[in-house]
Amino acid sequence: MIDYSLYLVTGRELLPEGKAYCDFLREALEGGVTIVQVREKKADTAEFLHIANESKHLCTDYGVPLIINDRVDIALAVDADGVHLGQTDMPVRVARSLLPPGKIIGVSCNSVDQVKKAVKDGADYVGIGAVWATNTKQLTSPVLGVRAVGPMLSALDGTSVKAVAIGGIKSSNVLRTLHGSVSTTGHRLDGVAVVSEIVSSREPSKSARKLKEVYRSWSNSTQQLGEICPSYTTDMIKDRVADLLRVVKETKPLIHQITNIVVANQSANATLALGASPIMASALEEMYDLSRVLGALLINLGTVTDNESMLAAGRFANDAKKPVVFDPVGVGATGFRRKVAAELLNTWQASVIKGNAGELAALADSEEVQAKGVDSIGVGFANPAKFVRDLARKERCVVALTGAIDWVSDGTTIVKLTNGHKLLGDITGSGCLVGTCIATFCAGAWELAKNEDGAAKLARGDMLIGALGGILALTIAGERAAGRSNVQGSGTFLPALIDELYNLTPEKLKQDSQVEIVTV
Ligand code: 3NM
Ligand code: MG
Repeated sequence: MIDYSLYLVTGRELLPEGKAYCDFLREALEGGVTIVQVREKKADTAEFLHIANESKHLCTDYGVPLIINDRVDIALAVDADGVHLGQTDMPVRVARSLLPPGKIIGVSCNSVDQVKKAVKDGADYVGIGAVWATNTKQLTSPVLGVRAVGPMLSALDGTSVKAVAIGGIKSSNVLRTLHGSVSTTGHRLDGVAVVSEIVSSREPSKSARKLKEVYRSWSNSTQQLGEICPSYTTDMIKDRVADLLRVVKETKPLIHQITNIVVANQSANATLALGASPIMASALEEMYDLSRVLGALLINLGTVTDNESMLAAGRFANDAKKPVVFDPVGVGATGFRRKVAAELLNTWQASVIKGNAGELAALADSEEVQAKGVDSIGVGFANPAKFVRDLARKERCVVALTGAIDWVSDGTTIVKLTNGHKLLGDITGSGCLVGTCIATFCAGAWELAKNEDGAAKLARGDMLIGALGGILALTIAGERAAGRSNVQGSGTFLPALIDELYNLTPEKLKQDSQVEIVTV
């Protein structure tokens, strides 16, 4: 059995000045690299052979397999454990016929079709890339993005072919890479392949150790989304949602919101009404500092002018294991919004994605529901429960579909919520207010869980309960506001809604909640 978990690909040109190759390789092996590929793009045959021989000795000392990039003759000459082949290198079948039995053959793949072909040709593993942008190699295919890896892993279901991701993988994004690269069928990566993060490090053993520690805690974690999840009951949900409101009122978390100009004021008021503290900040320079102190981050796509800040804020929040709530307002409306949303979701891991039917359909590339601007049109999904569950599995987060009925899933549990009032649809930005409330409740969930070991998670806390709490708070406040005798229309409804959020208690929330767990 080969351990692919930390796959080092060499690149001598990236060594820090004064660092000898053999010292670097020894230190990397010392740091826990589990397999090594010697990649020499410029060396002559004699030099390649020399480097391969040196590598072979070191790898043998550490009991680590050695793979040679491209050159079957070099692999044979040094009795390496295998070869790695690009799409334009020697075909797998030819390499197989030249190598002794039992040698490893790996293939670089950039699409589902290439993965299928590699399987058919008898490859032992595939290198899926490039998942992130990289300067190490001149790429001939577009950067895949983390979200494209899952479908490629699905193509390996039922085979024994292993998979590693490659391209731009760093200690800062390795957890995001691993978490995001799981297929809807639950197929995970077997490892990550890195060049520069280890090769250009002054302390390669430290860099390797750091990467390996993230991999280890991730692969050991049992609470993987869509895999082993806590089983909920409706009473448990109601109790936990009430607990979160209590925690929010006690801890007053800071809710950082990058949102749109239409709803900024009422969102900040809703945050305050729930007992939390809003900050509506969007300058790139302040994103890092905020990530250290915030309780949750809300990214609302309503007016897209701050994409760089949105990218940075989410990345920093992931790094700090804080909840990230994404509200892809009007994502189907323009090609630009689609592009920005894809870029955001490829850069950071959302904890919750919330949207109306039109928005979530656009995000899922579904034709089933159409949108007009920021509004959804038509009757919605034929099977909303299945839709939210599948999208949650695909995006690896909690998905909340809002409308007259709200549907929420973490990829395993599916919850149907029926609170609400027609007047919520008559004011602008009630959907955005739901986003704000979700972020606030997720901050409560984070507060409850912040001392737990969250090494393998991108956000600490129960984000399903956070999403449910946010929706319930707003829809229940909406029902209560609409029932007030002085509310005559949408104008008087809005301040009444803020009042009801302000007066909402854990007890009221629990008492009014209409929660149903459904199956598909
Ligand atoms: N192959 P770094 S990307 C060698 O996409 C290689 O197949 C890739 O280097 C592919 O870890 C890549 O420094 C370079 O980004 C990866
Ligand atoms: Mg090649």
